[in-house]
Amino acid sequence: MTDLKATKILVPGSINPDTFETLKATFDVRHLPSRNIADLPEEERPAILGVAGFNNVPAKLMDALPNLEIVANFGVGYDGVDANHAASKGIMVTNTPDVLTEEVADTALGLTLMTLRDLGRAEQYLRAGRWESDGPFPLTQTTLRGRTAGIMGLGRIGLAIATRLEAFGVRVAYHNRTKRDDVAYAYHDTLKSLAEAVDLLVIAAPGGASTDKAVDAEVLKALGPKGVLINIGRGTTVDEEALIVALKDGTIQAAGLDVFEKEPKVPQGLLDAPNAVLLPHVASASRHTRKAMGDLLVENLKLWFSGQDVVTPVAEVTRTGLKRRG
Ligand code: NAP
Ligand code: 8YV
Repeated sequence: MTDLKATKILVPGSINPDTFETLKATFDVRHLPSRNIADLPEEERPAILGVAGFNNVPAKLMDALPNLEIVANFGVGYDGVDANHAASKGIMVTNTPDVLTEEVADTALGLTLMTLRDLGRAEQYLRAGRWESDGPFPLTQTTLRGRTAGIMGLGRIGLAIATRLEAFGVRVAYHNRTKRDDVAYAYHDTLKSLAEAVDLLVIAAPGGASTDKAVDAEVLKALGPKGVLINIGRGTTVDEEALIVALKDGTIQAAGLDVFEKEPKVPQGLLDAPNAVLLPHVASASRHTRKAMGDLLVENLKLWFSGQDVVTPVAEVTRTGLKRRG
């Protein structure tokens, strides 16, 4: 039986504070605040057996750790973890699906309503005393009423968004690479066809090469002048330059974004857009849900180092039939 307290886990960059405390109480943690593997002295590297981090574990970091066995990602999205490289080296990769699904879907609906009903600006109006001085807040030009939503990425989170939208009386269609046989929503085999058919396009797909800048000028044109874009997936899925132009020239009506291409940097063109609602990647960011994510991350590490099957391996390592430790 492995002595977990003697098992060295590298934490590159920052991680949720509750999770960091649990990790430190369970393992021998080496924090690397800079995230730069060059800052970890050569002589310390062979002792590192696991990495716990938030979506930033490139091949270079794995290659610098000769005895690395497992990368436990804090988050369901792991586009920043080179999982194929890990699988090729026999390194396990885990993520944190399911435990955040409902929270992220809740936030997606909140962001949708903020965007369509201008709720952020309405609150600022009240706080500035303008209700009393200037009268009622102006009527919004947009509404959820009568809309048809299209979801790109009808997976765990996309489906939780779809069921919420249905409860709000909104029709739902979707685009995945593969049609699902367990839902009755209208399927579109291309994103452009989905965008043409709806006036509320919600992105809940993963980042990475297959979705890179998928929401481009052509898709935005297909969404049209009454169209609204909501992105809760990854910033890289949207061509931000094209979006800035589309918001400015009326190609689409509005956008609500929780994620950006180069976080935490947000392009000035989006900050300047009055018809964009911008959130700082907060979809899963309640203490409740972040704790559940952290607990799952720690559980995966504990199971791995006890020689048992991890709970949530990512698809790339599952496919390789990576052997469990022990
Ligand atoms: P999931 O269950 O794996 O669902 C992903 C869905 O996207 C699947 O239905 C998949 O279907 C579809 N998809 C994948 N690649 C696609 C492509 N190239 N084109 C069209 N559809 C594609 O994952 P999840 O748990 O719902 O999470 C989804 C993503 O949400 C995460 O990967 C993460 O990036 C993001 N997320 C963001 C936040 C936030 O804080 N904003 C929080 C959690 C998650 P096919 O394989 O059939 O294409
Ligand atoms: C992040 C997310 O994990 O799960 C994901 O894919 O994007 C979020 O839940 C979170 O932002 C980590 O800090």
